Amino acid sequence: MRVWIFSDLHITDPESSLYLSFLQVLQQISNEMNPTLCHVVFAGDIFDLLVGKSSFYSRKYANFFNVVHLLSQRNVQLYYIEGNHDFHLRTLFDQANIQFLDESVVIPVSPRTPNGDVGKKLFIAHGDLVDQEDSGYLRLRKFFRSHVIRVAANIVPGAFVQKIGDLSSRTLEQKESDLPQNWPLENRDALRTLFRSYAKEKNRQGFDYVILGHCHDLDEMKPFYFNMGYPPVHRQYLIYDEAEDCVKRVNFPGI
Ligand SMILES: [Mn+2]
Repeated sequence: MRVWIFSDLHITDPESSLYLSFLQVLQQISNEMNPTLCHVVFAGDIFDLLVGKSSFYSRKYANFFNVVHLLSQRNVQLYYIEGNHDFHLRTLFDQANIQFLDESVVIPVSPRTPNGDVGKKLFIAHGDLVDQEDSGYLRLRKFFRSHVIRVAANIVPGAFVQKIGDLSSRTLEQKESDLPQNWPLENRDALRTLFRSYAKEKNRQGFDYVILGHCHDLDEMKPFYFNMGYPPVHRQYLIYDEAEDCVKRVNFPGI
């Protein structure tokens, strides 16, 4: 059994090499021998903007919806943890059997060890609820996730929402300079400490592996904590492999 985890791709352009590469990985998963042993977790911010049901998105990212549909038909277990850039998605995926989650998912695994099979648990979250002190963000999140916004998002044309999103979007160079790896060290360390403490706490609660994203800090505490980093720059995703009982970083194939 294997679990593929993707987050924070922040796709904006269906022609981008990262998007094409991502589709290629999903396509490969659909060719796996035992699809029912495959779990695919979209752990938030896959797209830089994807909110509500809209034919604009269905057309723009048609290849993604098609491959997700294919995975679903092959009985791959699919999960979508909504992020802060992609939410109110249920109606957008009405063709596929996919489990939507508001915050996190727990996946039980049973790796074979010298002493026999042991039950372990993967905890996967987008990570935007790690900082519970950020009351401004938490209020905004609650508002965006509300029924009112859900109804509005399904009425307002996607192209219009996209226009508003475009006004506030920045270039990849700007986004790269905003990454924690380019922050003053003490700020980056404060962020890292926050995420690591959260991961340690989850580990104490009995989760053997903790996988987070959102903060774009390419960090890990082996063997149990992994942060996705920022795939537009770091170009990686994660796989938990039951046979090896470990989480691995894998490079997106170059296109
Ligand atoms: Mn995020």
